[in-house]
Amino acid sequence: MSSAMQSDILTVEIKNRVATLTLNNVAKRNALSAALLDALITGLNGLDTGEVRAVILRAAPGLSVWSAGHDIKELPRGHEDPLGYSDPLERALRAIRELPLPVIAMVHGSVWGGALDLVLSCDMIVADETASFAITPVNLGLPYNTTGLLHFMGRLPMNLIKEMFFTAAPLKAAEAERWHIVNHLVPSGELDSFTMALAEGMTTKAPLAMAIIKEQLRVLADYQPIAAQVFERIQDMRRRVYESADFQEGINAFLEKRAAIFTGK
Ligand code: YXS
Repeated sequence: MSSAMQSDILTVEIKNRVATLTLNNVAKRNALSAALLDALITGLNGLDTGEVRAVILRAAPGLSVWSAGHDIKELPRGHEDPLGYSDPLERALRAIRELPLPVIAMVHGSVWGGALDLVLSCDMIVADETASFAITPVNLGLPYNTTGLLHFMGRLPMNLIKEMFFTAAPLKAAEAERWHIVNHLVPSGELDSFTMALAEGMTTKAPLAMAIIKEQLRVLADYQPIAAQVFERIQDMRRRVYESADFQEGINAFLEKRAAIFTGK
């Protein structure tokens, strides 16, 4: 049984109770624009019909970039939290985390910035040797958000988190396997078949039990008590960063295709 929803930047194909969502904005390296993220959220929310039992999120075949991360051209410019609760990327992360179906990120190519938060928000990650993973707010002067940092803290050791955030350097596939970022690292020629087999193996399991176990794990992992005063202090510190000249410089440098020169102001 196969059906497909075609939009120019995201496709949804359903086969053997597995829905494959493909990021397809090749020209913009699957930069996570509001349009692409809204299509992703719509695609995900359309799956909870009982016909689908597992989801694969992938990039179009053959791309060397899985996703170039948040669309920099759409980042709010100062005086507004660049990763606020209603940002399309944050809405997409919640859609994946709250979907009552297992979601596998199938990664061929490089993953940048907020796309790493997206991949880590999936329930499992299967990658091939071309995969790399980078988190890049220090390239822009952007103060990553607290929810996002908690996502990383729930998955990765602190020393790795700090190295990735402070260097913005891509972590290569073998390293990602060594740090257990990916569930499986498979040869690129086997990536599609391995991932589909993993997904299909879950389609015969009890969907109600799977959905409630996923939701329990989400609620328990996300339960991070934080004093209101601490949160407000963090938000105040973040505001000073996203209102800084450095943040403007980071975005301008990307748009002008030049290296940023940060002054600490
Ligand atoms: O010049 P045109 O119009 O053809 O467009 C170019 C790029 O401007 C565009 N593009 C992007 N547009 C908006 N946001 C992006 N993140 C983005 N990335 C790329 O796509 C067209 C082709 O790009 P080009 O020529 O650079 O392709 P390439 O194959 O030579 O290089 C691919 C990349 C991914 C290595 C390169 O595009 C790149 O370094 N992109 C930026 C990656 C990045 O820093 N992403 C982080 C975004 S900010 C984010 O996710 C978070 C908020 S945070 O900062 O916290 O991490």
